[in-house]
Amino acid sequence: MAKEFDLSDGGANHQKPKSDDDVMTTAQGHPIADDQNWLTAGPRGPQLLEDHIAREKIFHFDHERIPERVVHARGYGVHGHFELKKAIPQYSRARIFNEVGVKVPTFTRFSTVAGNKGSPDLARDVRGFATKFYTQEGNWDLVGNNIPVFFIQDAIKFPDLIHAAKPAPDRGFPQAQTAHDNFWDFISLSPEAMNMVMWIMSDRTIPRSFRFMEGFGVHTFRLVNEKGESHFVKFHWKPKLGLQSVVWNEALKVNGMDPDFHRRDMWDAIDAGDFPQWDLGIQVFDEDFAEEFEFDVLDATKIIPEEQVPVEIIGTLTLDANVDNFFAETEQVAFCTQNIVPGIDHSDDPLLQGRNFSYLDTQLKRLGGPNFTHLPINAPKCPVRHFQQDGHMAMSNPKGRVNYEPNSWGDGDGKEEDRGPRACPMNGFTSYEAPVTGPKVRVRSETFADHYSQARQFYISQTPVEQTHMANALTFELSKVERVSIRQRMVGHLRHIDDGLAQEVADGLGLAELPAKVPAAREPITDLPESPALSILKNGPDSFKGRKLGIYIAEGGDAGVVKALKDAAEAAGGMVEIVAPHVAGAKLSDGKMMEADEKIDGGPSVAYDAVAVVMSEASAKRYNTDKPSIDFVNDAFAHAKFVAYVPAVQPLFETAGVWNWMDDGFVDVSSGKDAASNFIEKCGKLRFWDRESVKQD
Ligand code: HDE
Repeated sequence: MAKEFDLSDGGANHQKPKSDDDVMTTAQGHPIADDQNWLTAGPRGPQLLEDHIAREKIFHFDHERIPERVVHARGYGVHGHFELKKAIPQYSRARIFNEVGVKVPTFTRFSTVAGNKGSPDLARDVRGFATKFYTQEGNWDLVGNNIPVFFIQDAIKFPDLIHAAKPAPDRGFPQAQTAHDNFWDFISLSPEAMNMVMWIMSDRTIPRSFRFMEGFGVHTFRLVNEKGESHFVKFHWKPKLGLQSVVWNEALKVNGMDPDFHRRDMWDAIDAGDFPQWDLGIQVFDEDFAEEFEFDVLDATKIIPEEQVPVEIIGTLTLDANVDNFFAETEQVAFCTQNIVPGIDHSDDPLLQGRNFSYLDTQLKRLGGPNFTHLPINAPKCPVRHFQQDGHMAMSNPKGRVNYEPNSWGDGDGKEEDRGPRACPMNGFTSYEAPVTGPKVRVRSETFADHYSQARQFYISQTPVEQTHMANALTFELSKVERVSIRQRMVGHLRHIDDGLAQEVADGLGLAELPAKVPAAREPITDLPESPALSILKNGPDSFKGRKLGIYIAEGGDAGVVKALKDAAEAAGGMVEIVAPHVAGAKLSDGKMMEADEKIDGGPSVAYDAVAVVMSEASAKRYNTDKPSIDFVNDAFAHAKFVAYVPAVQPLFETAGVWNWMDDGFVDVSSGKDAASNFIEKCGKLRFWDRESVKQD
């Protein structure tokens, strides 16, 4: 007979409880003596089905997964609070818009749209920006994106859009990307998408971090005041840290280096107490403006330029706590656009109306029943009273005898507490009494027919660097499309937007001639003015706050220079990571060992907003054939980053092919403190864009 021995912890006794509170139990509360060995008939005999401990453990494991969201599957949630700075009783009676200084708890989930739960963070994609406000009048969900327009005008097209964007059904790829035939086929046959196409081909879809993105409610909503008067509103989130994106080649490399780049960034920032903040802005306008405006305010493929209706800042969102449990919070949170509070109302935007149906429906499937509002992350933080009852997993069940209305309990007879809640016409939610007329029709309003004017406005509002990135993105994506007719059709659309852009993409694709314009439903307005608010680079932060400097050190590096760089970056509100050939770190010129945060191949320059290389000449010679070291320098150059260096690094910079190409984006910091401060100040521009026009060897 085989000898019996304890396999559970290598004999180190880690598995023994320290007190009674430590004792492991089954889900039914039975204390467990051993959950590492299945009950068997003899030490080498068959396993017994009677083992309730093993069977419960495996049963629960088998059911751990819930369906991932059909879109926005990959997301990252964080807690925070919203604080109103300016009351707006003239527009809305919502308490959240009237109680200045009150901290309303929030939960925000950022997401990509197309990829599955395990897809990389830096896919070229729209980012979801959904916030649940736990107000005293119930939950308000502002389920927005980081782009203020959408692909389609009517919710009925959503399944087609998403089918086309997701992996092709026969082969199951490509994952988390739009660079394929189905997507561009659908888009090129849906001219209403053209404004959105300009946005997604811009660097907005490759944000550096969730912390550096704007957010938008997208649709026109209504605000309704105490008197029942309504104004239209568009919601904006403005990041306090400013906007920032990466470049495409960098995004590709980041995805390989760290598929969790964005969620890690958020976790690290919050963990370090560096809480990201966004201002909530509103664009408020009335029916008269809606009548005069060049486009239909119910058309979600259009913006209202900020220069036309300024964004008024009314409050601030602060994200200050990471989740305790990813599944319970980030996975189980259920946003519904229909969750609005008295004082906020919907408009007739056909995309919004369709969403109001879809979100509730999808939660039923995903969370398994109608009681998902009982889950702590979804439960309102104000009193909840109604006669809804039972259902799967009912957890907050009312007491008492009455579960219907009208009822007369408590009106003189019967128990008062049995009476239950009553609807309240005074304070309860009332829909804005918008007049509705017209025949039942299945048509798209003619007021939605202009597909190109704002696409052009977006394009001409960008800096030349951003315009080049857009042309490159379109060329890249369409180069992945196998069918030439789709490439041609897309260029045919671009001709309505900007002939120069169309030509650049046609050249990039090697099209023999410029395709004819696709017939337009309505001729575009060609003289819409530029809107500087649409450019990322025109709205840069001019500061290194919240950004990360990567300092690559090796043996003999000047300790004073490393310290000066660290001090300067931290003084500017930035973070610093030390990268070295070994994770243990390197001995610097002062003879002391400096610990590293990353080994060089785990800390490539794409992980940082700016980099520095500080090592002795001997080290630079030692690592000048080391591929990760060469890539560190070469990529920083190629991605237009600011680079601090000491002259001793020449041997490495030479093999990296940058020594003879050093421009004003390179700063010699060997003289110490002042040079380091000067470097960090330069880094406020985030990238040295002039370099992009220079061709390297
Ligand atoms: Fe969504 N969308 N969507 N969407 N959406 C979902 O709901 C849908 C649209 C957005 O972090 C789903 O709970 C339809 C616009 C975000 O949990 C689903 C239409 C905008 C999130 C759904 C749209 C969004 C979702 C999938 C066309 C920006 C993630 C899982 C009318 C304003 C929320 C879920 C989270 C999620 C439907 C279009 C934003 C299926 C039918 C426009 C941020 O209900």
